[in-house]
Amino acid sequence: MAAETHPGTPEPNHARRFTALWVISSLIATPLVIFLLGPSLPPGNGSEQASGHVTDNTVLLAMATPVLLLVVIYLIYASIFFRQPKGGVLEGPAVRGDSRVQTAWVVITSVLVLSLAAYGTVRLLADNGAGSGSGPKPLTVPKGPKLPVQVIAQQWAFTYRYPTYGGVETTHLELPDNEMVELHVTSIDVIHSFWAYKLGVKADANPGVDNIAFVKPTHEQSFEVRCSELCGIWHGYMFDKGHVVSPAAFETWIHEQQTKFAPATKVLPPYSKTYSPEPTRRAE
Ligand SMILES: [Cu+2]
Repeated sequence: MAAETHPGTPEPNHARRFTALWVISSLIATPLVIFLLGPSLPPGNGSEQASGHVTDNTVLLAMATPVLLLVVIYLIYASIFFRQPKGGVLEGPAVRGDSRVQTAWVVITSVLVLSLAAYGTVRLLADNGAGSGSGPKPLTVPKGPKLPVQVIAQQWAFTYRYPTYGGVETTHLELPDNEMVELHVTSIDVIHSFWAYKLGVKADANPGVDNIAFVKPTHEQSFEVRCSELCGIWHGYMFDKGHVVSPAAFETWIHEQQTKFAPATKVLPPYSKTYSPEPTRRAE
């Protein structure tokens, strides 16, 4: 590198100085990212899946921190120490190929990318799809009892069907706290997407497809449900508030719904993984 040299001043060892700067700032910044920033990362701790996303986001950010610092510190370092002398228009030395730099570059970037790919795969499998739709046949299914809840999207509202409670279809979503829920997301018209951000769930709602996502809420709360796939003129209006309540409160609520919607349940088609599009089945 063409550095500004002063006669009699020996050129400092830039590589060593830069590496020291980078290592020290990485050692300071990475724990700050993990312990200070990590807990406040989205989407919070509304469910086991949401907490899993926070862990994943923290890991990604922690791995990206030294990379970001490498680029930023080098930029600052170079603009301070590798400046052209005033008035001079000099070319830097022609550096062509340095096997150590090239090897380090290939090895480090490969290790980073491949370890992230491995981490992502393991986490997706361990977390049963991590709150995302895994299609009709999820690769992994959580052990233990699960409450099946069908999410039916249509222009421009979601309704929810509880097959283990007589197939009642409700206009709002309530879930019992601390129970594994098996969401069956489908649509009866165009493509929508069921997004319960605080619960860490986002699953495409496609007509004719039974898209399964698992979620286990970890505390009582209210959460927003949104459609996250542009689905027509009232797409932006396709939101609602859902609730996670105690198992006892859920039982009370669902029995109320069964009574309230009994006349509607009678005329609904029987519970099915998917439904034919409108006008065969279109709820009001
Ligand atoms: Cu939409």
